[in-house]
Amino acid sequence: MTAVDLEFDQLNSTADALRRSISNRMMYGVGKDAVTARPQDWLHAAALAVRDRLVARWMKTTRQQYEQDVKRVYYLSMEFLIGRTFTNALLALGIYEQMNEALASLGVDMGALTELEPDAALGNGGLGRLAACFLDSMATLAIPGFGYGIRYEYGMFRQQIVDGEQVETPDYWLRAGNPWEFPRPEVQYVVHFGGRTIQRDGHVEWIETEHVNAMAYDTVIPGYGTSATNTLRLWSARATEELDLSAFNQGDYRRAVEAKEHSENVSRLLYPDDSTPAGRELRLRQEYFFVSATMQDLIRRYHRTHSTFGRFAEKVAIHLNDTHPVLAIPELMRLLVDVHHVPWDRAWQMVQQVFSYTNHTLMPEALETWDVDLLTRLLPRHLEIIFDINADFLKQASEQVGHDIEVIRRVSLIDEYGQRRVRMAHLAIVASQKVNGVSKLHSQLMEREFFSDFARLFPDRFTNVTNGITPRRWLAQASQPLSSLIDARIGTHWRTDLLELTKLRELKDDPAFAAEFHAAKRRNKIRLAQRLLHDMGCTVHPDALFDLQVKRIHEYKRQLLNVLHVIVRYNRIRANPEDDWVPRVVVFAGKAASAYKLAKTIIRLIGDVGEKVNHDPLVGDRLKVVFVPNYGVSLAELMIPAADLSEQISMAGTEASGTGNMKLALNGALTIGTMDGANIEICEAVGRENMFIFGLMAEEVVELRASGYRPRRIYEENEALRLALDQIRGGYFSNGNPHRFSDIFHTLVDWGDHYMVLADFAAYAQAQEAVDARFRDSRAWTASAIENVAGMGRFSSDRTIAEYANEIWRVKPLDVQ
Ligand code: B1H
Repeated sequence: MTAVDLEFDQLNSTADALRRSISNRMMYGVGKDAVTARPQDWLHAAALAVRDRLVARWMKTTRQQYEQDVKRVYYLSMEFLIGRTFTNALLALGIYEQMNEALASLGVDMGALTELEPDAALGNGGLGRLAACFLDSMATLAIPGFGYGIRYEYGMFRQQIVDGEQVETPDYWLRAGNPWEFPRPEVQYVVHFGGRTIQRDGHVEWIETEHVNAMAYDTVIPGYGTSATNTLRLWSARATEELDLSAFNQGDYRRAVEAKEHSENVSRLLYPDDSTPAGRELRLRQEYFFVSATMQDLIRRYHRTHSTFGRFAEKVAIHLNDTHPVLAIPELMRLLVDVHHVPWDRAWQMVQQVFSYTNHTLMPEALETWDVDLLTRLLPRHLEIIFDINADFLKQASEQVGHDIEVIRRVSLIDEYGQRRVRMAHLAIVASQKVNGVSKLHSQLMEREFFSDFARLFPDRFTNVTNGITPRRWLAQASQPLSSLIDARIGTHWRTDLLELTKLRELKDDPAFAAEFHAAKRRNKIRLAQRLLHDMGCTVHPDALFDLQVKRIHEYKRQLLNVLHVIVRYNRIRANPEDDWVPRVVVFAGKAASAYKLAKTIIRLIGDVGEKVNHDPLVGDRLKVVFVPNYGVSLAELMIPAADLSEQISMAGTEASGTGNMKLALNGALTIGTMDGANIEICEAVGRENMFIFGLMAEEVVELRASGYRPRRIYEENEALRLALDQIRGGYFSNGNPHRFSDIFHTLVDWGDHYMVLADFAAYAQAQEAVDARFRDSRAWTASAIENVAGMGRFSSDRTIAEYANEIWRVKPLDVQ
């Protein structure tokens, strides 16, 4: 920043200047005065005052990007799980205290205001939140990055629990307006669907299509401790003709409006199907809609400073967040070849230089494929392009491997078994210069097992970039008590250099520090306890062990393993109430995909077990079981800092990375977990003695399955486990209703227990014993908790983004003057 900019910034940062801005924005932005303003209006006015301060930086960053003719990264994702923006922006700008003071001087309580802001919940879970952490880190590192996605009108559904069951209600997050976004009606592109292709003058034309406009909405992404910012550009569908005039003129007003509604449906809602197949036509439309607009937009931006495509690959990197945006590949080919008349081979060479792809799951059912017939109908030109890419690729592959028809069949972009389908992951791999997994184990499984044919064909293409999380939101913002303690001991620099946390290691046996650490955690636990009491009428003791499993409900994540252990513990407490029990609060939170029946039954089971346990006078504070509804980013910020124990208990080989595991360990929770995903690397970083590792390793899972896994044998031989399963089946937790949970029983005992819950049960129960023993020794527990925080430096998303920037995108930070 120049001296003048700096001074301007500082003048604007005083409480006084903020108070004036808020009053101004109340009057001219919201159109009210202090007398008539509701809390919502204050939030809006304050947000606009903050936004004004961001915009100055934003303009400057954009200008410098043009001046320095930088290479830009386009991060394409169907999901951006941002959460709230207000506090995050205040911290990034360094005006949190000043804003607090300004609002107080206007008679407004900032704490209450922040709670009014709705989450921008444009994502399902880890994949979407990862994209949000990446935006934060790209801006903070001044990497010229653009997030591109869809401006869903309805984000992730709100979850309510009614009579024990999950009920979904729409999340109309834009109800009160969105002060953070800038509509860009001048930035619109036409997106086509349907029609057919013809040859004319040696080029292919795509004709007789229906179309919809994509209109841009921009949000500023502030960097922390830098004036650099980035842009999140989300597309919203607009009918190309406001109304179907012919229908309107014929007096059919309803039909005229319907056509408009229909085309605008494409950006209406987020599919709530985390790692489960959606497979619907509207989803395919969404995927194409946003990548088409994005490819048109980035070509236009490139052409502003370059007249030919000669330097395209030097100036553009396009990243595919999983396969959901893979249609960007044939779309860019189409635009280059059909519209800009670049020769096919040259275009393909450029495509292979600009794309990179991250795989986030290896679960076979979650790997996207699209029916060839559907593509024929919706995107006929893209299907032709995919067939042409495939023909070239298979020719090259058979030259390399000889005519091994089995290999060719396996790697083909088209799955020919049964209904022909396009394998989106194969297309992504063939077109990308780099393909990465999200943890060491996951990348290894990708290379050696799932995509080993491709790894042989393209040995330099596969790599690993372990996920990370932004320490700004997940420690500085979420846990004020812990972060100010850390500030007092090692300074504030850890926010942008998380490896600084290693300095805490020396303090782990410092009694004063340990006591303060314990007190900080306790404050976070009280904050959560108060919320549980207020929202759910549920009383928990803050000195109990807070044991959290917070994530999407999925069989592979094995919430059932946790519940089974809770039931076994409950039975033991009832049998020996006088024993010296470590009091525990077992907290669950997470949404189930709306069509995932068993996941919904698991929620019901957790609730029913809670009902029984929490009302049993023999149990009291020894055990509480709580299901907290509507888990999302803001709830995570409240819950994660309050955790003592972090449950990361997926079957080894199924959780690609996990990022909740990182957030919890960074907040001083000890992990009980399997050797899966990033747990393995967390274990390396914080020390195995500071975790509770149990269960089968990924290879052992494979071996056990191959040698014939018999869950019923385990059921028969483990008495405590059998009792728990029989109680579930017999209606012990469901008022004698034996049907409610029979699917759960059979899934585990009779239908193969695909995720090996029973196989890992004994080891899990034993690890839980070790948890209790450590917790009894409060000093030892706190020392381990401190070791966890100290070891988590490498899991900053700043490290992750630096790796992507250097090894995959090959972009340099902007020179921020
Ligand atoms: C992850 C998904 C996902 N992997 C399909 N795959 C979706 C798949 O709506 N859909 O169709 C949505 C999401 N999400 C998660 O990504 C992994 O399970 C986590 O282990 C990982 O930490 C996270 C980020 O890499």
